[in-house]
Amino acid sequence: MKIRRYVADSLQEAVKQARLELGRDAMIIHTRKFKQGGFFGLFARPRIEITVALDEEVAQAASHDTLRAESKPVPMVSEDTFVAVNKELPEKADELLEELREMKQMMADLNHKLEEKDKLKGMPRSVQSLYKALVNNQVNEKLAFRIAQSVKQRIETEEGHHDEDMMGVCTEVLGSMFKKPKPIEFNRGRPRVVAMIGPTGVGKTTTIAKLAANFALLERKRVGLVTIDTYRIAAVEQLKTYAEIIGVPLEVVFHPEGLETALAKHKDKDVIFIDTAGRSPRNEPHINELAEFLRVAEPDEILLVLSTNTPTLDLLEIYQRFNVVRIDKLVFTKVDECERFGQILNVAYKTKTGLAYITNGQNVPDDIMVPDPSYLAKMILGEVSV
Ligand SMILES: Nc1nc2c(ncn2[C@@H]2O[C@H](COP(=O)(O)OP(=O)(O)OP(=O)(O)O)[C@@H](O)[C@H]2O)c(=O)[nH]1
Ligand SMILES: [Mg+2]
Repeated sequence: MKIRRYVADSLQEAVKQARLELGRDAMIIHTRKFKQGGFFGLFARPRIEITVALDEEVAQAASHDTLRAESKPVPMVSEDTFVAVNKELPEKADELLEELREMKQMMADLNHKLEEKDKLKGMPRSVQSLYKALVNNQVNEKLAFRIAQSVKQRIETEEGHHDEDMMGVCTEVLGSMFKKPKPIEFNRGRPRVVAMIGPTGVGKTTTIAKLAANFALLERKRVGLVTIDTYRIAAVEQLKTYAEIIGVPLEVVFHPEGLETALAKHKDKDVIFIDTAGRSPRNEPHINELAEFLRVAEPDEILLVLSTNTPTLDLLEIYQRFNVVRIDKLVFTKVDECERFGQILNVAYKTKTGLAYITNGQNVPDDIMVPDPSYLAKMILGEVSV
């Protein structure tokens, strides 16, 4: 692909120059008018610049000579000059720009990789393997490098270090880099209000059922449930069924104004869970409506529930879109459906938000745990199968 710029007094002239050099298959991908010379804007000469691309392969394949203009069709200049065809160009120009952007990004990535490879070379073998294990498990490369560097520093300051200590050192590093996972806490003398928010189908209701059952049945806490998910009849039924089995009361709330009464009904409880409707992160009115509910509820804790089998970039977008009031902690569900867990770390690190729980199956109440740093370290190094 050749790309050239030509400046002339008129479009025709610029096109002529382009044609002389690149032939008839060149395409105009950008035109720009500007003024040249003059004093303080006076007596300046209007000039035109065209950016022209020639795809040699396309040129060979072309059945007849065309010159395609970007936006408006270029008028026929004369019999033997160019026929302007407007149809394909905007798409082609976009494609070209996109290709250029991709190439630029590829170069930057390659450069970055080479730099890191150089830096890795100087590291002990065990640290290099650690880096590789992290990256293989989907930990962001920059973050993996940072972890590797910290591990290296620790190893160097500890005499008589053995490779077998790697997991221990890695756990310590994670412990120092990430917020310690923290389960739900309790208030003294008033209920702890905990809201679960997140995209559709990630496991909010199931997680509430697991927690409610554990607190009520194993820890003898007084638990109350509130649902504002009244969009689907099945959603209310689902929580109602769990509430009945566990033996805890459920309040159904249709409007933000109804929340105060519902919460007041549970004022004798140790913890109140608010279940919310799953929302598409891109549906702004729905997210705003959720925000309105949260503002009225004033929860002590807002937990964002995320499905572990979601790519890092999507998880980060979900986080941003749901961060309308606050996000206090993260819950990662469905780890049983995943093989790699780097995304958990990527999101926790980037958003500086700690984990509360991970869930590893559909069984209520068993499949939930508070992951400690050593368990997390094992997960992201691919040492545990969940
Ligand atoms: N494998 C697996 N499935 C899970 C886990 N947690 C929840 N699920 C399943 O995911 C599905 C959706 O769970 P729900 O709790 O209804 O999800 P939700 O976020 O409340 O969904 P909406 O209210 O529709 O947004 C159900 O089939 C659950 O059994 C988990 O940790 N592992
Ligand atoms: Mg639900």
